Order: sequence, then C-alpha cells, then structure tokens
Amino acid sequence: ASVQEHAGAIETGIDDCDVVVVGAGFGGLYALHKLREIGLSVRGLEAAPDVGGTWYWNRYPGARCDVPSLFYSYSWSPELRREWRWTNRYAGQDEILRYAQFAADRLDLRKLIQFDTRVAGATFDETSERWIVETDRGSRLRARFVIMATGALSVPNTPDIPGVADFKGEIFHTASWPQEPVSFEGKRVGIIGTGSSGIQAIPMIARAARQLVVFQRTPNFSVPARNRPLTDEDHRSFDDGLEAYLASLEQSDFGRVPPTAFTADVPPRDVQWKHYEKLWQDGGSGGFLKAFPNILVHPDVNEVAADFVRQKIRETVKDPKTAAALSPEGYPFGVKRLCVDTDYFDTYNRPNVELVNLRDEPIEKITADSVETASRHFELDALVFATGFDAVTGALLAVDIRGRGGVTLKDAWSEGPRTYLGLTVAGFPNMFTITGPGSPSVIGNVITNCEYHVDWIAECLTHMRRRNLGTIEPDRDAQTAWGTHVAEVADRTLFPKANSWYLGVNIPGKPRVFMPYIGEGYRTTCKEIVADGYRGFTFG
Ligand code: N01
Repeated sequence: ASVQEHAGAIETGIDDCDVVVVGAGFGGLYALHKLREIGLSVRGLEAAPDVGGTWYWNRYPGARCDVPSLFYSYSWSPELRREWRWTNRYAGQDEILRYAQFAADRLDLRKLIQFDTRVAGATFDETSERWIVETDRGSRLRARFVIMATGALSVPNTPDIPGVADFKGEIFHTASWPQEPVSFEGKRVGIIGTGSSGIQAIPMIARAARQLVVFQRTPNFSVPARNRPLTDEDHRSFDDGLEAYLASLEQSDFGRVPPTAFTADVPPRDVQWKHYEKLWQDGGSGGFLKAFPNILVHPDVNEVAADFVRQKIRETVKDPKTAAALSPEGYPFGVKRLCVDTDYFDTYNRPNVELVNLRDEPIEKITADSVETASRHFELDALVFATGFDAVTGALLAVDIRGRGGVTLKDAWSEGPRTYLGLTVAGFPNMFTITGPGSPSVIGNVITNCEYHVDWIAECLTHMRRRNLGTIEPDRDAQTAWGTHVAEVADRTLFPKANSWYLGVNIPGKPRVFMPYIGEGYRTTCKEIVADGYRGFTFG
C-alpha cells in the first residue's frame, strides 16, 4: 500500500498509523506537526511525562543553552515567533522547557503523543513493509515509517566507579535531575565532571553548598557567556535582521569547517590576541569558533586561542596551582565542545571550593559517605555526576531496532555508525534519524538542524506519495561513500586530536568514529541528491 492509501488509518485503530515519531523534543514535535500538516497520520511516543526532550531532563542548577535564545527557536513558524518573547540573551532550561510546552500546546500536538512510554523495539516486517514498534508498556504500533527523534545527548553516562552503589548520601546526574527542588544548603557536595554541564552547575552549587569538591579529569576550554536580559532594542534588531537570517538559513550550509578553512595563513599573534580579547568581552562561543577561518584546522592559529584562554585562567584564578590544573593542555582549542560559562573560573577563588586534579590522584572508590582518591578521602553528603552522555548513537542503539533479514542496528553499527546523510541507514527501510550520526547533528544550532531534517523527510514522503512508492532506503555504496566523506572532512581538521564524545571515546568499548558531519555544504548536498532523483537511494 502506498502512503496515500494508508493515510488516515489513525482514525480506525490506535495501533496503525503512517508514521511513528519517537521522542518529543524539538525534533520530534516539529516532525509530528509537519507530517500531520502534509496529511499523514502520526503518533508520538515519549519516555518522559512531558515534551521538551533534553530540556525536560537536564534541570541541574545553571542549565542554560549556549546558542542565543532568539536563534534557539523554531525558525519555521512566524506565529510562534510573534507569540513568544525570550527574556535573556541565553535562555535557561526552565524557559526553554516552557517554550517547548508552549509550542506543543499552540500546535495542538499533545493529543498525538503517548507520554511515559519508552520505545523498546522496532522491527521492520518485510512482507507488509511496516514497522512494528513495541513499547515498555507492552503496547504495539504498526507504521509505514519510523522517525527516531531520540536526541543526540539523551542517554546519560554514569561511569562505573567501584563502590558507587554503596554511596548513602544524595546522588544526582545532571542529565536526569529530579523534578523536585534540590537544596545543597549547608551540605558537603562533590561533583565529577567538568564538561559543559559541570561548568554550568559548579558556580551555582558552590553558592549554595557548605563545601564543594570538584573532581576534574580533563580541564576544558571555556569562554564567558555574558548573559543578560534582552532589551527592546535586541528584539527590534533581531526582527530587522529576520528576513536575512531566514534566507541565510535556507542557503546556509552551517558546517563548522568552511572550505576557506584550509589555508596556511597564520595571522600575527597580536592581531589574533586583540580579536580574542574583544570576543571574550562580548561573550559566547560562536565568535571564537569562527574567529579565523582556519582556527579549527591550523595548529599554529589554534594554539594562540588556546594560549589566550589559558592566560585568562591565570589572570582569574588566584591560586597558581589551581589555575595550572584548570588549564587545558595537550589538545586543541574548540574541538571538544567549547564550554560557555558564567563565573566558572572565578568560582575557584571561593574558600568553600576545592579542585581535585584526578590526573594526580585518580578516584579509587566511592564509599557510603565519601569519594576516595589515590591520596585523599573526601566526606560528602551529596554527589553529582556531570559525566555526560552516550552521545549521538546511544539513544538509537538503546532501542532494539531490526531491519531487513532481522539484522539489528547494533550489529550493523558494530564498528561505528553508518548512515547516508545522517538521515537513513542501509537495510533499515523507511526509518529516518533526526540529527543522526553523519549529519551536522550536534554541531551548531540543534533546533534548526532538526528542522532541516524534518523538512527533508516531509519532502521525501510527499515525493513517495505522489509516485505511489512504498519504501525508501539508501544503497550501501552511497552510504559507504558518505561515511568516508564524513571521516575525511574530520581528518583534515584538528577535531580528531581531542578525546571528545564526538568520537565516542567517553564510553568504554564504543568504536572511535567521528560522528558529526563538520563540513560545509550539507544542505546543498542533500538538495542536490534530491534534485538528482534521490541519488543513492532505492525506492520500493
Ligand atoms: O558531558 P561531557 P556534559 N571519572 O562529556 C568527566 C551539551 N551541553 O554533560 O573529559 C572522572 O562534555 C569527563 O572527563 P574527561 C554540549 O554539547 C550543552 O558536560 O572524559 N571524570 C568530562 O569532564 C556538551 O558538550 C550545554 O576526562 C569523568 C565530564 O565528565 C554535551 O552536552 C550544557 C569520568 C563529561 O563531560 C555534553 O556535556 C550542557 C570518570 N570516570 C551540555 N567519566 C549548553 O548548551 C566522565 N568524566 C551550555
């Protein structure tokens, strides 16, 4: 049966629909809206009791987006834009969650979503050419298409430190923070991890706790956010530039590394330094990452930025030993995700904050009331894991996905993820991944990256309906060539030179594969492939 014949089946039974969308974060919500708009019957499944995805779970103190709020919004809807007014340059978690809730209500999406329901498995039945989606509640849905909008940063990683289960105090993970208010007042708190989450949480916890011990394995580069309330003038100037911004999105290729990056030009150190000083005062990471076209490619250019941040750390942190321990060395600037902070380095000047450098004294075990390193014993009332995620592939592989011949996605990706355009996988017909590996994914603005994928899928399903096509899947050759291209682009840059979650190295046993696509030209390539009759895809 074609998409057209099948459309509208939702009215006749809750287990049958055109499209199952897994996840109700920004990608999933837009997919539900857009595909309903083109006349398909859609059902959403969401593990949380509410919409919002990552912004539902990551409620740790200080959680804030580091993409400016005026841009970290749906670009496609003039109505939503008119009716929502951001209050801060960088929005906090609570405001972003309210925005997701507002969008879901305004677009009347909640009735399409089954909450508190985790997808356990999805199997492609080759005879009927349908996906059978199974939930942890024992329910089953049958659908022609499955869209995995499961998020790139949605499976928390808790390292298996000996004794962790024995800890009797309060224990938290930044990515699954309790719904109820948490108070650290008067408590001795330990935090493990100094990535974006830790760097945001540490200053906030330090203000509340009696004592805060930060267990740091790798210091990170971080630049100030300089968050502030938005003024009427900010809103006016955004509105004035809106048309140009929307046009730029349409034409933009939003890669992190433009073709101009491959130049041997090294601007004089004082020119770079002056520019970085201005960016430091302006705040935010965007300016730094494109300060010079080859900053993420040329080691000499990159090293000046690294030096600049180290100098700022030395100027800020009074204790030279702590400053040295906080200074990233041995990997390039900006190729692990650049952190954006409010008062992070200054927090180490507080008398109630102590940095423990795990490079000197690794954690040996956790006991009922303490963390023990090789040389010391830290008694704690609460322990916070800011230890990140099984990123990009984690949520996809957490679902038992079976494609043609019963092959599992886990087996198909045993040596690392393989996709065509980060949208589709050979052997898994009619399954799409929103911001999947091999797409820009977590690079840049994830909301607009999600929107682009949803729009691409909507166009594809419209194409299939017009031509009465039942299935779509990528050819293995096209997929292999795309994977090679993704890796080649990364290998020409400094990105693989840092042990980042982009490469999966934070998860024991995960294959070392650079997962996001960082080249410029992604949208152009996707458009060309469509214009070329969906080059590299086979329809059935
Ligand atoms: O996670 P991370 P995150 N013992 O993986 C340490 C987005 N985000 O949640 O580097 C000791 O970056 C680990 O140490 P090391 C953003 O894309 C955005 O902070 O592996 N330490 C590291 O310090 C971001 O990049 C925003 O040596 C251990 C930390 O835990 C992504 O989410 C805010 C350890 C993990 O850092 C992930 O950020 C927050 C162990 N066994 C997040 N295991 C904004 O928009 C791990 N670590 C601002």
